[in-house]
Amino acid sequence: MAYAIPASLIEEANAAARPANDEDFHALSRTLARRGRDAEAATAQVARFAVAVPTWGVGTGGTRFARFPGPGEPRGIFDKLEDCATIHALTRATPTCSPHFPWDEVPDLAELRQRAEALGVGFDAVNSNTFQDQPGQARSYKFGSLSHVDAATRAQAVEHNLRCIEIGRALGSKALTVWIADGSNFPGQSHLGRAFDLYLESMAAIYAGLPADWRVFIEHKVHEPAFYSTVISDWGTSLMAAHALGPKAACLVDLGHHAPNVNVEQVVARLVRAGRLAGFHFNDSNYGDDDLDTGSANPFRLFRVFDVLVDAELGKAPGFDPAYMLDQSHNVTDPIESLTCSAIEAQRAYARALLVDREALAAAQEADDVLLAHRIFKEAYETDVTPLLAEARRRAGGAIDPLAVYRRSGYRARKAQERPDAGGTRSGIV
Ligand code: PSV
Ligand code: MN
Repeated sequence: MAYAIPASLIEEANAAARPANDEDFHALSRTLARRGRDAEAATAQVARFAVAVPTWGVGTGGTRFARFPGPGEPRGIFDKLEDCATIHALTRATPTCSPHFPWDEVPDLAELRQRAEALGVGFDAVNSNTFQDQPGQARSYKFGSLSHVDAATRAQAVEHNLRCIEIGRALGSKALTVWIADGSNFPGQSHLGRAFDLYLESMAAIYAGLPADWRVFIEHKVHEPAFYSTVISDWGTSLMAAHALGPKAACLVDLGHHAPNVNVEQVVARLVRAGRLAGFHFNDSNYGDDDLDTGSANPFRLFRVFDVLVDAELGKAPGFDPAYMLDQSHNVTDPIESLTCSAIEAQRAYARALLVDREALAAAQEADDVLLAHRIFKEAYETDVTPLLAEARRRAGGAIDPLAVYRRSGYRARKAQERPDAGGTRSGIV
């Protein structure tokens, strides 16, 4: 029987941690009441917040130079599901995982679904992979996939995406996320306009294969691995594609996929206005990729993104039904610990955004009172919502201090015994 953190361990730890957290929660409730904010309402909203865990995230990622895997890493999708379930048991914020194919390919999809159900994990968007060649694959993606100049290579990439839809149907997913590594590294290498036309043609074939209640998420990325041009480089290109494809297509924003200094919250605001925000991949980025843990380097930026998301949620923006996922690569930490903390950081930014006094903010904006508007905004960000997050977790059956419980459980050491290293590569982005 594979080890799982027993509920009794969480309960015992919570019993010890509860008196202090109760005190802090009540103090916070009083502070918020003075500001006309309702801690109970915010706690209930935080408890409903959910963010998916990517199956590849529970393995150690790599830089372009090396990979330093830790003990007890998942050996395949079934192990990954166990780790995803562990993060959810501790945080109660990650009820679904987002699989990647062919990384998570198994011969029996019914078994995969059953194992996930038994672990209490659902499936979020299915991710296709045409950015790597697979053993035995007829055509190479070295020079592109959906926008490749060769029709047979494009057809192969389309087929793979259609297969991902089939897999997703078997798993109970409702969306396909398409991120392509297509682009060019040398000026002149590629016809920039034609590459986009070919992409649209391929995507139209994928779109035609979507079930009626499915959506397709278009994920843009300005850089890497095509460092001169990427075909789906930015939100403008992504929105053009969504419009060309139809109402089931929407634009997915990954925080790390922008040029440095891009105002990501404004990108989100524009896509909300267009009714085409598919969702968000949370991480943090310093120089320009998604390799840092959510909220670790720039929590204020994360808050600014959540402010726009909450504004859309509270304002019931038409078509607003975002899929949230953590998408980060772990090189020097235990991936379960990083993902646990990141789920909480996403909740923290969400809770703070819920505390923005939007009426007062709107009044200050209308009055051109710049500094008051900024202070109202900042006041919510500066609020320490830690006890509120812990209380939301406790009420949902999670841990007041998830990291402490995880470490006390010895989960990783147990997995190191259960999952002996068989050599070869393991999960994680390499
Ligand atoms: C690409 O950088 C990305 O953000 C996409 O979501 C991929 O599917 C994922 O990372 C894994 O490579
Ligand atoms: Mn992503």
